[in-house]
Amino acid sequence: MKALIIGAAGFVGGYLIRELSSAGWEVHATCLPNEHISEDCPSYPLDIMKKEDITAILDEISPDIIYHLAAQSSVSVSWKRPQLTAEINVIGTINLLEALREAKKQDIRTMLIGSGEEYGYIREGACPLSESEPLNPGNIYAATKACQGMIGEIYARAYRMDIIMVRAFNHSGPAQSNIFVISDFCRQIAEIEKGLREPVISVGNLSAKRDFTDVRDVVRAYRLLGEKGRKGTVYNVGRGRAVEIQFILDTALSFAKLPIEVRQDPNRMRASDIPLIEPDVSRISADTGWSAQITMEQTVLDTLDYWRKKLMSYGTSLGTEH
Ligand code: A2R
Repeated sequence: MKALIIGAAGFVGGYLIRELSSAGWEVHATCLPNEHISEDCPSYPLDIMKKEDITAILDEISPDIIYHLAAQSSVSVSWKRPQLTAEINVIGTINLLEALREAKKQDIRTMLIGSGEEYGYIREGACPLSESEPLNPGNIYAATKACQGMIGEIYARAYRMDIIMVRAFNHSGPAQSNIFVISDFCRQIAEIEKGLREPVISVGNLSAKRDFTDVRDVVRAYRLLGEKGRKGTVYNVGRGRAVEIQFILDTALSFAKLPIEVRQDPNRMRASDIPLIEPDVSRISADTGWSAQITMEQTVLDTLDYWRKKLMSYGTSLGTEH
């Protein structure tokens, strides 16, 4: 199987390259001209806003399958730069689908990676959220991903293209930006252990329940969906068992090397936090046999170790990572 991963320099890209390569796939990857892919695989500069460049890469590589990861994936940036977010996430996806359609490459399996955020303000009692649950996005990023998915469904139907839409719920693991909660807690603990901050961890709403999956399980799901998913179908990817953020905090603190005080920070509280978000993952399970295997404890420990090593090599605080 020959795969092309578009947008491979981000958090998920490196893990996906490793997952597909170790399954024996031939992997090619793209990143923005100013980015770098650390994994050992052929890479190509590509801005998805340039459709003719997508066409040229498709001609050069002739992949069997495409994983479209390229995105403006930050919710907070999406509020500040809505046009940019819509351009990359919506027009960028259309560029890819048009490049495929115009070149009559409808049979190349195309995996559009969306987000559990697309469900947005869910109705009470809706969890676990099945793929047929109405989408009600609560932020610009989520709206663009919902739009990406809808356009994918339209192209799949109208042009009989082999497209699969994925709604990935929270995923985490080593090397994730600390704007996400597991990475945030682990980085704070690693900084405390190194004496870079007082022994106080700053937290937001701990009672919200969210569904977390290790990124290494998530990319395995992407591989299996590439192999066995049904075209034109939407799939939730997640553990299917939400936990309170408090549980994540307790787990992270249980690995800390010294006692740490917990302090609630009003700036980290979101006014409209939805109490529970949990996907129904029976579709992916039925079609591929996939389920999450890596425990949350393992994800937290590996993420903490990642920050410990990173601080060791830098020696000082790292500033905010995005
Ligand atoms: O924004 P940057 O500089 O971090 O670059 C991101 C890149 N990207 C683009 N690639 C090609 N053409 C563009 N116009 C363009 N704009 C941004 O896509 C980044 O390197 C990559 C996306 O990686 P992350 O933001 O780290 O996302 P992650 O966590 O790997 O998630 C993969 C996919 C995304 O579509 C998410 O929205 C979805 O899974 O949940």
